[in-house]
Amino acid sequence: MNKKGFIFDLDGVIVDTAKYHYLAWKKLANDLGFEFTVEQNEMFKGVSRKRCLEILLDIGKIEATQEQFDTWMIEKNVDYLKYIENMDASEILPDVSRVLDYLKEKNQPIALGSASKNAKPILEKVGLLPYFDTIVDGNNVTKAKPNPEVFLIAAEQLGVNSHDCVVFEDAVAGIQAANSAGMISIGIGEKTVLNEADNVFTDFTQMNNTFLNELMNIDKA
Ligand code: B16
Ligand code: MG
Repeated sequence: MNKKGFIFDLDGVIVDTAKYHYLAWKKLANDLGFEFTVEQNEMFKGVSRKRCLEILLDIGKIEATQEQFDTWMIEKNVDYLKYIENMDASEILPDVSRVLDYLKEKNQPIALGSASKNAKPILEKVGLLPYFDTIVDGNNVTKAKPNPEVFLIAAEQLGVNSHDCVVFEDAVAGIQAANSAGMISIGIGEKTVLNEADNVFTDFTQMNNTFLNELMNIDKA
């Protein structure tokens, strides 16, 4: 069996932290005197913290000084950390553990490729950290998705050619990043939204071992 590099996004793929990001951004918006809806939160998926705040301030039509901007970034994160403080294994999305177990059983290299600067503590809290051979997150990249940097670094750290990597992603920007890295892109979510992906599954319960075996043998190059 071939060795592939399997790269997982975090938020929306392994755990649903989007709901906590939403609550923290909503609190900041409300403190600043405007509303922030669940629908608007969709734009924040896979997007860096800094870019999220820029979009939020656009929504609220607020002009910030650099000092205010930095303060609000910190405030949002302090609030978000309170939500993730109590996370445990019950928050792992359905069948993620089964897929990770199967890939480990087949000795496949596994990486995390996330925009979040809080990725490591979250993986620790839900007990999945030992599965990952390397973690590439918001602390290691300079260019946000759809730039492929995060996935290219992950491939390099796994010691696997980028054409031999498979990416699991829930965000359009993440699928675009995987595609421009020359990797196999697997969307987790809705087909209509993630139509640029090579394959799309609503969640990991829909992905059987036969498909995982196929991924291990596909040549994208
Ligand atoms: P943090 P992913 C992303 O995670 C989230 O989808 C996005 O909403 C968030 O703004 C970003 O991480 C940064 O997160 O504030 O914790 O550094 O989907 O790339 O795993
Ligand atoms: Mg995501």
